[in-house]
Amino acid sequence: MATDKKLQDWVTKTAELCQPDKVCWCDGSQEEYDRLMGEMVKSGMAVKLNEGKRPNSYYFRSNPGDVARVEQSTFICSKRKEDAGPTNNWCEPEEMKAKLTKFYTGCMKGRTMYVIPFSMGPLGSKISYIGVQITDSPYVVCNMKIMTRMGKKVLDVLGDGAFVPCLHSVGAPLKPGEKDSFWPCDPSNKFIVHVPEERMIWSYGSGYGGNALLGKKCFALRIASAMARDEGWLAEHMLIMGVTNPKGEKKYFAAAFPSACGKTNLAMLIPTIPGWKVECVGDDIAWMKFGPDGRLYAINPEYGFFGVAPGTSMESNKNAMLSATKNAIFTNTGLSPDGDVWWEGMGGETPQKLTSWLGEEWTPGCGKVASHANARFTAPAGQCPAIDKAWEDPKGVPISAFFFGGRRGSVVPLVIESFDWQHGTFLGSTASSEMTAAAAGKVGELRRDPMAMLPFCGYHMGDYFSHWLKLGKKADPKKLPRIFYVNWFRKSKEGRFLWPGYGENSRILKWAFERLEGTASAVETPIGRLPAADAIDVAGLGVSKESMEELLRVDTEAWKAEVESIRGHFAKFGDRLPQGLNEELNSLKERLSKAPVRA
Ligand code: TSX
Ligand code: MN
Repeated sequence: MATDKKLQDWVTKTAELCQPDKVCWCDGSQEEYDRLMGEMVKSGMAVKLNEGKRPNSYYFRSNPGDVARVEQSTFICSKRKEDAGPTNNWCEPEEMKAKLTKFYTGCMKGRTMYVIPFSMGPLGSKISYIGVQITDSPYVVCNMKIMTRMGKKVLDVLGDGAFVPCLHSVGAPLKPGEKDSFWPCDPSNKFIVHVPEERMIWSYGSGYGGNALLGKKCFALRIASAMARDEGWLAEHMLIMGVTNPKGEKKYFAAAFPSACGKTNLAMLIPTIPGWKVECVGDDIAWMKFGPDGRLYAINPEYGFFGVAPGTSMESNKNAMLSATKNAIFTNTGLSPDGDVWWEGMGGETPQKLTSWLGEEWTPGCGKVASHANARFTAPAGQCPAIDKAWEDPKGVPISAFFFGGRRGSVVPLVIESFDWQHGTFLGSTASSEMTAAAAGKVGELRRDPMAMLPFCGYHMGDYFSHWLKLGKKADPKKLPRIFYVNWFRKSKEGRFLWPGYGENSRILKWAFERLEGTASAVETPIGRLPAADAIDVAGLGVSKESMEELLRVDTEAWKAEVESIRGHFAKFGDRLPQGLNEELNSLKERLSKAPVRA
């Protein structure tokens, strides 16, 4: 069926290894999607939701041992250990291949092996790349149809060109006549393996999200980051948004945040300030290359949203809620008796009875959650009411500013503008969040997640920082995106959030927009440029002058301690930490030492 011999050979070889009952080349059609969903409903893996409430949508429960990404089982198999760096698990590639070959042998017995050609990015864009995923999970096929452009049209574009081979198995072969599980997987033998130098991915044992939809974290971030380093572009864990001012002038921003900062909410934000508009190009990943005009152009390599459901409501993210009203997949939410989904923090009336993500009866106050904290919706990006007109433009959209950020109750002000590219890279490299309840680690403990890329960089993080600095040196500084750092989460002494966040964050976007235009004022501080006292539009906001002062206060003593914390963070990267970042840290310390001591 496929014309390309390399692809045909790989599929043949993989079928010989995995020994499926059948091989199915996915064409990406609606008929194919409907057929697979129909088969999964029949087998008990899927529940068709109420057609009148949520048309063409399906519900899945995972095995309780397969609910999230598994960082302990994620490997970067570069030839040399030192090239994976201190923040990745490493194994020698041939050793890992030999080990996994044993697991893959016969692993698809009793199942169908699906071949999914997919494009990350608009078909034919110079910024896009093609992958082919082999999987034995029909759930993965259906999710890949929403999350990527996939099927026959991709093979037509591929021709005999290069593709990233992505092998996936849930690792649950069936004996003749054996009844399948509702969520086949191998919870005690999960491997998420990347061979960056060969541009290939091997995933085994998990059917969930980032472990199984290999176009997303595995390809578009881990493998693509290594490609981007080699080829001089950027593959980042960033949302992309278009911001339009009341005069109709538009700029595109990209932003990276660690988990639990509300990145998807920001990507689809509804501004509270009159006349301003935000449109969404993407909510998770940005691929960026320099255009002929010397500016950086971004595409969203994805085709859908794979968002965390709990906490998503008409109040926190109306556009996400509306994106998932039809043609959607829900995994590990609660299921209502009338055939719809429900999750904690959804707003509206709480149902009196549900079936929980564990398949148990759930009632309000029963002491358990109805949805898993990492329950997800999969929804077509094109269904987002705020989707940007240029979201599928093969040229990409020109990026005017980057935003980094994190979740900090103290020390870090609401917004900082960097002095220049190197200083902005420094700010991004220090990105940090205080842990919230759900995540691993002690509550309140500070975690550094540079550029939100720590779990997603396919090579040494020190080299990644160098790549950022090199890119900045090569480019025309006037054409590079300006870099900002934001913190929506600063608290008062009493522990109250000082900033209302959500749609009110448009006021910060406005200040940044007007900084780029040269019309908003800033004051120089030791940590960067901050809004001048009256530079943030607070009309109708209802945040007191004292709160605004606290939000923008630079606590010199706290920042001196922060410098030492950053030094400890940087020490982990050893001699691969670029000199430029050390310079920035030392200059920051120097500026702080000269700052007037507060009365
Ligand atoms: O997503 C969030 N954003 C970005 C929105 C565009 N969240 C949720 C974080 C968890 C995913 C936020 N939470 C934001 C925010 O800007 N800010 C906060 C903190 C906060 C929470 C509740 C209130 C205020 C701030 N409530 C009232 O002020 C009434
Ligand atoms: Mn993400």
